[in-house]
Amino acid sequence: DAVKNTNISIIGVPLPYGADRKGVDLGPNAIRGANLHERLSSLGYAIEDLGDLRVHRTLPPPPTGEKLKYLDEIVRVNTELCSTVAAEMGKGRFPLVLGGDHSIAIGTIKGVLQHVRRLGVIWFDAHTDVNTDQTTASGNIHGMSLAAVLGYGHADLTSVGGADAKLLPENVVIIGARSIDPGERAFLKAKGIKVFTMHDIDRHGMKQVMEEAMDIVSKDTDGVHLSLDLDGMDPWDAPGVGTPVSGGMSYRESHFAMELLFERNLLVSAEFVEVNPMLDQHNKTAVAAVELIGSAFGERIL
Ligand code: 6HN
Ligand code: MN
Ligand code: MN
Ligand code: MN
Repeated sequence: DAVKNTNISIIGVPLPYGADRKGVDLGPNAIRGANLHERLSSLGYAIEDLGDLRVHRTLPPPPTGEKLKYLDEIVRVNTELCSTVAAEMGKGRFPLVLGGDHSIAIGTIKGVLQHVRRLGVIWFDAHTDVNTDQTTASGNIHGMSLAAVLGYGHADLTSVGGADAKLLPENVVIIGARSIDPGERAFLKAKGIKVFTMHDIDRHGMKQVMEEAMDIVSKDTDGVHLSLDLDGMDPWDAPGVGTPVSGGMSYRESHFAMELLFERNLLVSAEFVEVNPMLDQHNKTAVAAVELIGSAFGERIL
């Protein structure tokens, strides 16, 4: 069994361009403002907050119909994120990345892969983020990040941190999906990626879903990354997201999932993304993020 890593490096990535929606750039500070440091410190962790990566404040809008909106800036920031994550892991620290939109999973995961080649990933999301420039309807790169780390999509995205470091489809599970595009459905089938949809959670309950999910991602791997998109939760509990989809995981279901994850002690890295304070109510979504982080790091009710 892995030894629990008590040294956490927080990395903020105020990138909004993958979602092409104002406000997600404010996510990292909203999460900090919801007492992230205090929460983790009280659990006994030693925190180092590296602050935020530098992101361009304004960029000219992309041409209509662009299939990879803001590609260059997204690649630049993800490349920097990749090296930052790899450097922190090189010091034996646990990278906790705060988004920003979900395109930052590219940099985070590519950085983690430099240390954990056989990596498992739990992708908690209403969506499955396996579009490519060939299948996307929106041109938003946050809908392409999982495909990119599996090695599919535009070469500039798949080659962040080196094209040969990639995730294996059998080591990925998606949990909470309820909005899947036609091209994504075909991709998931073709690659054999295990998706636990909301239907599966309704049918079997979160306990069984998480146990199966953790069995899959821990089989023949040396560590697990959690990529948690707050829109996986029901919009009632997490309204501050750019692409809300009703019928999501409840407050308790998502907390319970994090508690189960902590019990198995599989995580080597994590990211919490898509918090959009401009669409939120009283910072509810950032507070939910911090509560999920607390549970994932060992907080218990009693
Ligand atoms: N996310 N499938 C849609 C798209 O535009 O490709 C939505 C993507 C949402 C991405 O939530 O991280
Ligand atoms: Mn996502
Ligand atoms: Mn999503
Ligand atoms: Mn495996």
